[in-house]
Amino acid sequence: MTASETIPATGHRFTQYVSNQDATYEADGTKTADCGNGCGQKDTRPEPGSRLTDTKNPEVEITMGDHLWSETVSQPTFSLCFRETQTVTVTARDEEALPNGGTVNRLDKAYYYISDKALTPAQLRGVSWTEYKTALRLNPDGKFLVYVKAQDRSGNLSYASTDGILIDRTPPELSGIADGAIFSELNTESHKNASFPGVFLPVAGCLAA
Ligand SMILES: [Ca+2]
Repeated sequence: MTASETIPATGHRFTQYVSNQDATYEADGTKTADCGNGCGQKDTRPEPGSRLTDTKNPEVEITMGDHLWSETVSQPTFSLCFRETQTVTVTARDEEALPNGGTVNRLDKAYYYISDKALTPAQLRGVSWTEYKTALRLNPDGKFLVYVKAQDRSGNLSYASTDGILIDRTPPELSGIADGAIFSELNTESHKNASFPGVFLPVAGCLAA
């Protein structure tokens, strides 16, 4: 038995509270003081106002093959043309710092919306978003813009979009040209008749993606 244990409870003196650096984004943390009488007793109590504030938007990335987008394409064109179904993957993160040096994942959900034309930020807010759970496959033939929204648990939002994507799986009338070939540069009268006699290339074919 040590001397300090004989001090009555009412005799404790807790004045120097030190934060335990355990606040979270959901609740205040705590603070602890040693008894000023040197008895070794500690007192831990809530630390009002220490709850953390998350003001940082999530990070979001959209990938499709070799293409990657991390923000909204402001003036999308539909120059990305493919002759086969494309797979679009969304990655969203919201890693926030904690007082103890660690981090916490505060991502709530990611959503997508597929449009056939560009949308303004105001229009985007009004669309019917679908929760993103697995990679998206773009088919059938058509024009696609994939919009993505990521939200953290404090309601901070980030948006991103692909550029315009054209899926055209209809085989060209010309055979023997591989997917991704640059038709437009070949599509001149001289090429038709000189390099490819008798061959008529599509006027608005896919550019290489
Ligand atoms: Ca955040």
